[in-house]
Amino acid sequence: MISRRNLVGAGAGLLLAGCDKVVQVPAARRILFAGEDIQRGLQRALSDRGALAPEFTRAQMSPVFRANGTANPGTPAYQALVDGRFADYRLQVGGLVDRPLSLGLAQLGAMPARRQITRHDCVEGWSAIGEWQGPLLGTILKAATVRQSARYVVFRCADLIAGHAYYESIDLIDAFHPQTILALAMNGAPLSVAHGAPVRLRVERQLGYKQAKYIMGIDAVASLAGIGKGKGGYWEDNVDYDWYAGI
Ligand SMILES: Nc1nc2c(c(=O)[nH]1)N[C@H]1C(S)=C(S)[C@@H](COP(=O)(O)O)O[C@H]1N2
Ligand SMILES: [Mo]
Repeated sequence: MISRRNLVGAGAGLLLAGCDKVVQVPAARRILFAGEDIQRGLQRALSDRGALAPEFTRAQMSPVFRANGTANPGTPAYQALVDGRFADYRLQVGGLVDRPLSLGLAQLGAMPARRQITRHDCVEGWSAIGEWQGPLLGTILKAATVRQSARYVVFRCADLIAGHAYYESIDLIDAFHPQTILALAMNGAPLSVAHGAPVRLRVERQLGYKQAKYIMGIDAVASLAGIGKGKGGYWEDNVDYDWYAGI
């Protein structure tokens, strides 16, 4: 079996390789597959998991990228953040980490950023190509130092749907994937409220409902039990969508 240490090591390798995706992928694979006792089937599965989502050119971008799900959390707390132009926003990073973080937008914006033009696929039957920019989630998790006991990363969002807090979760393979970013900008401008201001996830190998908007907190956890109804996300809990929504 591949150990937690190897996965976190792979994330560190991506960071060392910098933001150039051509460099990142082979480096990630070398580290990820360095273990001698990896079964071939598992190796193939992990290889698939590490593959990059297609990226597109500016000319291929959709003229309209619709907003879906919550278009404005509309809570007093969120509205206060909007009114203050997110000056008081803090992304809380905690759970199974050695160094919990509280990051303002200026700090997030000062981190090395990745820009990617990708296709968003919603299960409701629409797709759109847009450009996203922000720090790698891996950079932030590395700064917080995720503990060996962690297996998932949970995103707590500002909105509620029908009284249920929106949340999502991914495993550490996706968390350290070289295209997994916390987007601060879309199509060259700061995220709009409709698209998840001030911070939303882009986890490009998965479907639209995993792309959590309005992220207020990120927790590293060992288990998804006890969070929401325990299935790893709002849609997973309430509409029975798959937790792993790979594309
Ligand atoms: N917090 C939050 N995140 C969310 C949703 C939501 O309702 N609330 N909807 C999801 C769904 S189903 C999709 S398709 C995308 C839509 O992202 P967009 O509004 O930027 O198009 O956000 C996802 N993330
Ligand atoms: Mo969706």
